[in-house]
Amino acid sequence: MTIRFVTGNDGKVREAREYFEGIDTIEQIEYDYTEIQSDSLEEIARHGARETFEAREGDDPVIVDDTGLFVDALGGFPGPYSAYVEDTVGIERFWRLAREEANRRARFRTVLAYADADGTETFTGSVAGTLVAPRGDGGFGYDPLFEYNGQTLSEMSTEEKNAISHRGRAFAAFAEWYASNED
Ligand code: ITT
Repeated sequence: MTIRFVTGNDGKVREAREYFEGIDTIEQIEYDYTEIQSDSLEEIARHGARETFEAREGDDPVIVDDTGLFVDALGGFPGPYSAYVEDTVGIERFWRLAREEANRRARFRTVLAYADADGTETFTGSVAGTLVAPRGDGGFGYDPLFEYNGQTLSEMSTEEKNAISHRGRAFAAFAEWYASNED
């Protein structure tokens, strides 16, 4: 199957290609779907996937991935605003804010929305970790700040990150649902 991944984020596509290697083809497409104002990742992703599937030619299913970093001590901030915070202040300044907190627990959460001619489904994945001073060269976004089991996500290979990450877990939930729906 070819799955159209609606995203401008090459890091997400790299992880999807690694995860679905030999199983499905991941085609990256860009489509400027309406980003509805909502603090629910589910609603944003579901709406984006449906709108893109309806608007674009073709029957290949589409997926949208909406991800946020939720910091316990900051009441879940930046959460659904994670992209805005990365683009405006950047992860170094974000770290300077987070390091003031005694409790550095945080969680990544991904909602993956899948849309095809039969409907729309969402799958979630999350991972809990600790915020640390930036380390590592791999990954993207907030990865250098997020430590899991002694390693930041930036210090892991794509395969290692997929095995434990929010996105990898959402992919796993999706793959399981898909396999049980195939016929
Ligand atoms: P698209 O909407 O085009 O897919 P985006 O980068 O804007 O790309 P999100 O809104 O889902 O996507 O991303 C929210 C923010 O979280 C953004 O700053 C990303 O860089 C960051 N992010 C997403 N997934 C991440 C991951 O696995 N590791 C670290 N940061 C991540």
